[in-house]
Amino acid sequence: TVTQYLADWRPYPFRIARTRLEFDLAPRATRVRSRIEFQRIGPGDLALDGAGLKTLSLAIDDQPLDLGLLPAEGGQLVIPAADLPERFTFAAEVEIDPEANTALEGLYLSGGMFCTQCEAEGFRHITWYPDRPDVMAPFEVAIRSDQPVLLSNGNPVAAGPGEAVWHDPWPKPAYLFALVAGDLRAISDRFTTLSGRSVALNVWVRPGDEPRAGYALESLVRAMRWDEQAYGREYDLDVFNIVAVDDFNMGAMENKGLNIFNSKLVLATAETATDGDYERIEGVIGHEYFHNWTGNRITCRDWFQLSLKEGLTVFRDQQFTGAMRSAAVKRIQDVQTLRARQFREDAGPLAHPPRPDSYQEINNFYTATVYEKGAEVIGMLKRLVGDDLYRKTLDLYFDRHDGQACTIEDWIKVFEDTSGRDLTQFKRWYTDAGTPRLTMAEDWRDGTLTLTFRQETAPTPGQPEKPPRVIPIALGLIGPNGDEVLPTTVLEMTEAEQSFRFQGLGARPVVSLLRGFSAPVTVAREIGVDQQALLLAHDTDACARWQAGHDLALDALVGRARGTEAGAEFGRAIAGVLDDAETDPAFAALCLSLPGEEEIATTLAAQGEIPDPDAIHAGREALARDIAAAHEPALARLCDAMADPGPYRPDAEGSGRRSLRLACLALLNRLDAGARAEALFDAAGNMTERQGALECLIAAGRDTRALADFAQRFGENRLVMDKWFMVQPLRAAPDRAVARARDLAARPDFDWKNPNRFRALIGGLAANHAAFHAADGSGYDFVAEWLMRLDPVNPQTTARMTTAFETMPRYDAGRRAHARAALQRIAALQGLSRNTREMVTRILA
Ligand code: DPP
Ligand code: ZN
Repeated sequence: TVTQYLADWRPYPFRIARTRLEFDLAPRATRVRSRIEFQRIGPGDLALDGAGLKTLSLAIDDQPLDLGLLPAEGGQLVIPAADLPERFTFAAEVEIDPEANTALEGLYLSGGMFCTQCEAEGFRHITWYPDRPDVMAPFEVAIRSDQPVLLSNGNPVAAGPGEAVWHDPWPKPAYLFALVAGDLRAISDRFTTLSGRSVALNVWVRPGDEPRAGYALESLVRAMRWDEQAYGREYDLDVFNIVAVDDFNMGAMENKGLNIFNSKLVLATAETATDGDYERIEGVIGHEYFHNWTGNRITCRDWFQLSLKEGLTVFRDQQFTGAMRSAAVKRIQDVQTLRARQFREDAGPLAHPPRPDSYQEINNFYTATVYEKGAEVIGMLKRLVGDDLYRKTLDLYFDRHDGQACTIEDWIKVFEDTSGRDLTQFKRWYTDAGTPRLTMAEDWRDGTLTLTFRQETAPTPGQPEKPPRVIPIALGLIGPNGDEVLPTTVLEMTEAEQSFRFQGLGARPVVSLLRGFSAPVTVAREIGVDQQALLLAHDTDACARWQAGHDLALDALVGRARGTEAGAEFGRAIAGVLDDAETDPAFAALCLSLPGEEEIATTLAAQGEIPDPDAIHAGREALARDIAAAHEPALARLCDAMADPGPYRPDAEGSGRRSLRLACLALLNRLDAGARAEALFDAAGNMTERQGALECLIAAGRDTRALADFAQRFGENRLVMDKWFMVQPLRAAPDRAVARARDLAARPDFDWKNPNRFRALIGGLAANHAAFHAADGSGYDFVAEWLMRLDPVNPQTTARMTTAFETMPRYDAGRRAHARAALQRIAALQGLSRNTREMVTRILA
């Protein structure tokens, strides 16, 4: 296995003036003819990437090349510099087999439809090409096929029966190439850009799915308008196409002018999609659209720079969702996701910086760190320079780098140039792994509050030393009567230890710390429960307010996991939340949803303890029951008051009310053994309520009738049945979940080669903390068995799912031994993919 190093990057010695491709599509034998016009710009041989190609001919300026040049298996085709003129056309004809392509990289079939996925290195499965992001070219693509709809990037040039030609004038790297051919129907709209250009918008789906594509199309229009308003970015082609496909390794892909989406991120109706699905559809439609500027017009020089486009584009989609919905709720959700996924990654054997400096398989680096932490780093830059300068900096970035393949250094430089700051130390956020732990000590005397902060980052694989970083600490001060005595102020911490003084205070205030979650750090501070309750009641910053309640809940849950009766203070605080719930239902729902078992385990581990999954589960159930018993009337009243008043709308207000209703229901469920849930399941007018009720019924062990009813209603709908496959292993009682998952896996409709279905069932079990970490190893064994089965079929999805094991080092010796044995069985598999091998090796290290 070859490790790639950032330090080894060298410029490509050729420029491509034009890339022409011709496809004769056939499921088992597609012919691809390429003509690539190269021009030398530096010294070196011509190296072309190819994988799994049956090469029929190669030529330089129409002079055939000896096929003996072809590499033995895989690898690069190298044509010596001496054999090449300054300018030449390289031509190849290859044959590929889309039907055999179960890995879903390159050109493949999904339900009879041809489609592609080329990021990161899929194009080499289509033809010989410099498959690296810094080689950009305009593309002309001709497609011949009997499929009725033939699409590629750019603008349509010609279309006749059985043939279409597309031209993409914007130079792009091969990873943004896309082709689709199938029996598709569009729902369409038009958009007029800032400067008055008219753009045709299409969302392409299978016949019959048209009524489910409307929300995606509306989201696209909102995204286009928002990017013009917020960033001054205008769309640049005559058409924008989105295609929904059922078999897809990721969420969606930003191919120039032809985005390809996992159908679960396109198709939605009130009956089939939850509020969360709608929000994700809007967010991902935005994300892929925003890539047109941050990713496509300005792309990455190499894959080590992946966060350059992903961190920035996640940041932009988060802003977009915040603007379309509730900015405060969105921020809290993002903080929760970051903690659950990225902090977890940063604390384990897979920790890596947002800009890694080596990898074996780049597909293993599409991670929470590159994406979500990458976005947090940009949030910090914005906070440090301020909103106005942020906008000016982005203008400069677009201006200076349009059409280029860039690096993190280029990105940092635009901030340095507009702000005059030296960001050398700040850059550590990109190059250093690990989550800093921020400790705050308080000293109060004579009206002066002195805050002393210390920062510390634990070693991560390959990075023993962690010099201090720049940490923007946003804080405010709340007086004892609940009034804010200091509005949000941003402190810039740059040293390992640093003090800040606040003078002239009348009475000792409570610090509202890390407002807006101003830096991706963990916080340790001495704070009493009364102070936490004061912040929960009075903090003006929604994030810090929610955090105060969340900390109270976590303290109680950690106490319960240790076998104490903790939770009285949290119970009292809940009374205030319930009283106030109707003023902001979405916020109240966030406060009423108890932190999950995984987070409790993380918290215990951070305090140096070995988490016991069974005790964590039992303790959390007990606390939920106590809270429900103490507040039953208020919870029941709210649950009814939040019933949908009118037609279903997937907006912030409607989804906020439903989330509060379901949060109350989940607590009451512990008292009534599913009685309320059953009533809601039967009366549900939308999938949000139906799925919420079903999850309660499964947790209560009262699900037989509901599951049968659900399957009967939605048996024909793959996306809805994915939910059915997911919620059972996820919500079942831990001692029954593995057996249940095994039963489900034996069903004929467990179509495990479909990534959505596989993730639903296997991922559902892996997300049931106490079941996956069962003391007898049965959870690990089940997941490992299926990973071994999937690896030869689909290495990418297999490798991603090995992350279920990344927390293994924090558990007891018995569990660790079971997990290691399961991973070693995977490692010993004959012909294990490079993808999975890299992941398993890192986890076992
Ligand atoms: N580039 C895609 C995305 O994150 C993933 N392949 O949008
Ligand atoms: Zn992206």
